[in-house]
Parts: sequence; C-alpha cells; structure tokens
Amino acid sequence: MTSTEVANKLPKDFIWGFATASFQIEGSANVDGRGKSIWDDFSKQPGKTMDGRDGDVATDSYRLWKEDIALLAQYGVKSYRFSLSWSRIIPLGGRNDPVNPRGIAFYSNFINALLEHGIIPFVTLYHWDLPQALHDKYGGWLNKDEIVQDYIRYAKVCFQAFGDRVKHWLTMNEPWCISILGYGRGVFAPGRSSDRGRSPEGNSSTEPWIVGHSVILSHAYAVKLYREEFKAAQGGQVGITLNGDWAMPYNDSPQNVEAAQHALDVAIGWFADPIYLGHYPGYMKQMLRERLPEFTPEELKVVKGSSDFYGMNTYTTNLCRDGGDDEFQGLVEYTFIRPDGTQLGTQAHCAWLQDYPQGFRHLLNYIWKRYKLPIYVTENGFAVKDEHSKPIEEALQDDDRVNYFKGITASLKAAVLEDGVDVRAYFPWSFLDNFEWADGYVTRFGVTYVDYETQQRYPKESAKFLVKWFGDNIDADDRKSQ
Ligand code: GBH
Repeated sequence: MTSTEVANKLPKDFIWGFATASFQIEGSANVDGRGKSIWDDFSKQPGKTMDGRDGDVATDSYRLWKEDIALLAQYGVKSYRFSLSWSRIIPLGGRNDPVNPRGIAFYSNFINALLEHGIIPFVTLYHWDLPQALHDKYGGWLNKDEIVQDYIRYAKVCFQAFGDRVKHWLTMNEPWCISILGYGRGVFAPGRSSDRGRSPEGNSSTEPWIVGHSVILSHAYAVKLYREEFKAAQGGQVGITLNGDWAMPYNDSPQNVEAAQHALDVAIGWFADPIYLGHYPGYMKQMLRERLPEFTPEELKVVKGSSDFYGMNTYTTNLCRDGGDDEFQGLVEYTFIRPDGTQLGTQAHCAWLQDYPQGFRHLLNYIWKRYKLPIYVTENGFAVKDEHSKPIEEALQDDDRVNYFKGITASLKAAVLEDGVDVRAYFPWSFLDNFEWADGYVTRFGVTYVDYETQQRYPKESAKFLVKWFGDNIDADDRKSQ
C-alpha cells in the first residue's frame, strides 16, 4: 500500500473464526472418565430447559470432532474459539483431585488437528460448566478461598498440557452471566435464587456479587500464574471475556442518559473496571453498599491489569430508562420500543435480542476509549425467529441472520478504519446450532444448521456470507506486491 492510499481492509493479521463452548456441543457426558458439571443434572430437572432436553448428546462433537474440524477448514477460518470442560480434565475439579489423562488426550489431539489445518486455537478455560463436585463440596463460586485455589490449579494443568501450542487464552466467559443467571435470576445452573418457586436455596440480593468477586479473583490469580510461570516460555496472551450490550438512552432526558451509563456500569463495569482500572464502579458501590465485597490491597494489585486485551461478547442494544427495581440491570428498564412506538430492529427468536448494528460500533468506541486495550470480539450472533420449526431448506436461507452480519461487519469495518478502534479479532457465535442453555435446542444461533436426528451439518447462508466477507475484507499477505 502506498502512503496516499487509504486502507480499506482489515489488517492482514486480523483473526476471525467461529465460536462454541464445551457443554453446548460435546455431549458424551459419561465417556472417558468425565465428571459431571453443574449443567448435567440441572438441565435434567423438569422445567429448567424450554424443551425439557439436556446436554447428554448436544451436537455430538466429542465424537464428531474430526468432521467438525474438517468443516472449519472448509470454511477457511483462521481461528476457532472453543472451551475446555474442566470436569473432563479434572473429574472432581479440586486441586488435590486426579487429572484425567483421557481428557487431556482428547483436547491435545483436537488442538493438534486444528494446527495441522492451520487453524489457531482460541481457548476458553471456563464457559459455565463448573465441576458438580465443587458445587457439592463447598458451594463452588460462593466459596472464594476454595474456588480460587481450585481454579488456579485447573488453569495450571491446562497451561502445562496445552500451552506449548495454545497462544490465546480466555480465563472466563461472561462473569455477569455466571453470577446473575446462576445465582440471581436462577435460570442457569446452579439455579440459585431468592425466588422459592424456582429454588429452595439462594439469596439473589447477596450471592451474585459474592460470585462475581470470586470469578474476578480466580481469573486474576490464574493470569498471574501464567505471567510468572508460563509466559516467558510459551509466549501467549491471556485475558477475560465479558458480555455487554450497548446501552442507549431512551430519549435525551438527563435521567435516561444517566440510566444508560448505570446500565453499562453493572453490565460491563462491574468486571471491566476492577480488571482494567483497578476499582469497582462508583455506581455499584452506591447501589449495593455493604453487599459489594471489597478487594484487599494485595488482591487489587493482582486484579488491576490482569487481562492482556479486552474480550468482548455482544449481541444487541438496549434502550434504557431510569427506574424499576432490577439491580442486575443497574435499576434501569430495558426496551426495544422507541418513544415513537417503532421497534429498534429485527426481533430474534429470543426476547432479549434485536438487530441494531449501529450499537456495535458505539460499543467498540466506548470500550476502546475507556479501557484502551486491543479488543477481541469473541462472540456476536443472532437467532432467527422460529428457525427450529422450519424445514431445513428454509432454515438454511437465514436472511435475518445474514442481514445481522451484514450490519455488524459494516460497523466493524467503520470502527476500525474510520474511528481507529484497535479490534484484532471477530468470532461469530456460533459455529453450530447447539444446546442453548435454558432454551434447550429451541433457539438456534449457528451459522451451520444441525439436524439433531442425524447430526448432519448444513452450512446456512450466513456462513457463506461471513466466509466471503472475511475473504474479501482482510488484507492479503501479498498486497504490497500487487
Ligand atoms: C452468550 O451469552 C453465551 O456466551 C453463549 O454460550 C450463548 O450460547 C450465546 O450467548 C447465545 O445466547 O434477560 O436477564 O436473562 C450472551 C449474553 C447475556 C444474552 C444475558 C442473554 C439475557 C439476560 N447473554 N442475556 S436476562
């Protein structure tokens, strides 16, 4: 490129690929020495998933992993984001419990096969599947002193076993979801909540904040370990990935402008502010007072600066109005209906998701200005309304998802090339339709259709769109010689 030419492509080392998580795809729950995770029994309890189905088979990817990698290679992805199942690697989870060699062998072979296909492994250590034994023994994330040590040991086993080949690590997926959905709303495992209709145990006003604190510390001490004992030899990067959607004031009233910031403080700042800035957001302290745990000065030193990059999972935009009593949203009400009665965007299958690509560009700018680190977008995607009840041929024409990704990729390019935001990676969610947690198999996020009767995979139009878009919009190595 000559100096007079304006860049119109993403840089050549931009990483893109698709994402998944262990419990959502693997199945083979009782195979090769795997221990149970908190999702195994939870998903089998009546009423916990929309279709009453569990994760025992999912997309059968533990057995079909070679086919999955062949499809990724066919798509031509540069990278694949997947997560490790803690209870396959350490069936009972704890720091003195035995490591399962068959669990290590599975992921080791998987990583080797990715590398043989030239696909960069992007590995999440924890995507919500806590070993059941740790929950039973001491309450899992509720017990800071125990869980931090057990998590560090798990991380160490993974760095030792895979770190010679894995150079991109994510410690945790979406701590807000772990805390709020698991211990506040009680809709995700372990399902604790103050709502006694939902759970015999739990305290939604205290437990989520305790859990969030444990997750931050577990992340931070695992990163410290990586930096002190592995980074020099292995040379990888390690960080956390946070969920968070753009918050837009419902109108320009000062209360609603402030409400939008409060929404961001609880959705994102709760974790990002301590990790990148070294303190909980002032608004969280004001809202929760003594219910918000405190870091010791020694802990804070470990927490601040504990992520090499900003890992971002984002799906939608919420219009924000001051009020209500939902602390999990910062005492802010969310809506998709504008003051003039129009909808923000196309409605997805899930109530919480509408398509509003401008919000993605705003969020990238907000994160970049506030946290000042390169951004890896590790999840972003759309579930087409009623896709599960369409015949396959129709489901493959996933126009709403294609439009979603058209909007998002345009916003991504504008953020990088016009706004100067340093985005280094983009992973659409998800590689495959899969076990969508409390939605069971009703909600489909895949760019690849999975026929659960046969476990056949069929690329949707959205997969074709994304493959072509990234092929066209990343600078080729040989660009200079053109
Ligand atoms: C991701 O979370 C997950 O990482 C992934 O495993 C999952 O399959 C994917 O989304 C699709 O859902 O109405 O209060 O219950 C997305 C972030 C944040 C989206 C919480 C749903 C619901 C909030 N999620 N949100 S609430």
